[in-house]
Amino acid sequence: MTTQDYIKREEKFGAHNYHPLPVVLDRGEGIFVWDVEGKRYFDFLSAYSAVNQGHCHPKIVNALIEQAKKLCLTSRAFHNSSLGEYEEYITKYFGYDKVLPMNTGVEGDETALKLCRKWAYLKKGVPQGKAKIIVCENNFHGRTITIVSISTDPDARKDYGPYTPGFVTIPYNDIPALEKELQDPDVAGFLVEPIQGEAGVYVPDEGYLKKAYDLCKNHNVLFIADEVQTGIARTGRLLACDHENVRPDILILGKALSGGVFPVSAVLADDDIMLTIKPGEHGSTFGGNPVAARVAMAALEVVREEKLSENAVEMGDLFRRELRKIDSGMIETVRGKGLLNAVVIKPTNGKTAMDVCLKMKDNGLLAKPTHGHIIRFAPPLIINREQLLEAAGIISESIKSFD
Ligand code: IF1
Repeated sequence: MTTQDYIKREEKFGAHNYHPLPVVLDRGEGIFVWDVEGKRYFDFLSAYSAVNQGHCHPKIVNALIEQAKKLCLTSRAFHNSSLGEYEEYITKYFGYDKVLPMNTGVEGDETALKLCRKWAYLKKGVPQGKAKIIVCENNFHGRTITIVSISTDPDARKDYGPYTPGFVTIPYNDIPALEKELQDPDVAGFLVEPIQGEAGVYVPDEGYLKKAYDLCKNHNVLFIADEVQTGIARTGRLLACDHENVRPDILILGKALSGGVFPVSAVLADDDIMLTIKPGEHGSTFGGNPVAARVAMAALEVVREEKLSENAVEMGDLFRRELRKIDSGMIETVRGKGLLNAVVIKPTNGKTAMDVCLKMKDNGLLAKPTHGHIIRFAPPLIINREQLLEAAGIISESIKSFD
């Protein structure tokens, strides 16, 4: 079967809710993936930062296989012999009293919102049905009805109403707007991405997170960080909030928490918040399953053992330096933190960010445009200097071919 055969079959039998680059991947190892015709590519998307530890990391895959042979799923109707060990491991790793395990990122966000509302009614004393949660313009937190209700992206939300009430939207990176909304005593939480990934790797001003956190504290409002994309060493620290020494009241993790092997997400908080949810009040069939527990412990061990945060700092600095050297009118800006970076493309001679991505694909590197004119570059965090320089060469050559 050729690449076109695979693509035609997906088009015929699969829903058309995606528009992928025309490449059919068959195998992955480390920072590389291979297509069905045997061609090798640098993976500069890493499944949207889920594969921070690299494709098919042997330690993580082995944890999956060994546990899968023993026990896969019990549901939470019974205890399992891996869950407690994982709960102790992850809470100590991130420094929280408790964890609530889920599967996908959006479930983590939904869990955080439910937890925040519970806390508002049981602890803060907000009148029933009145709790408000502040969110930011251009956020991306997933795809459920409530989460698209708080989206400002027409593609994500149009025709999915009626929308969930109880949210207030303010501009991102805008402290005065936050301060104004916090005057309302019914505000229970502020949900924020430390760097807005889908918005185009939008890095807020230095000090924004710290100021926002302090304001939340002053108003007895929970600071909720969605680190699904920015967490697990992607930006050069274990959490992007660590750059400003902010410890979120509620922390949401997903994606690379499993090294991309399996859907694993988690919500972390201290007892005062977490214990407001009582037995039977929230859950998931697969959340906290033994395979997820083993996979997540292995994935987090790899982050420490292979010093992925440190490497993300070094390789990220080198990457931005290399990209800023490219002499092309097509490059408007290069921005990012650690190995979460983006290039804003100025369309030239009718060529767009998509054309650049197609050219890079031909030249052996995969990345995806967002919002038409931005290309996100996020390789696995295990990339080394020599590989990074080779990849930067491919990016440079591809962009320059349009000048
Ligand atoms: C898709 C985007 C990225 C996320 C943050 C929660 C979730 C995500 C900060 C939900 C998910 C994914 C979803 C994926 C593509 C990808 C994405 F382009 F759509 F926006 F990364 F930038 N919080 N982001 O980034 O996690 O439920 O998907 O596990 O195709 O929708 P999920």
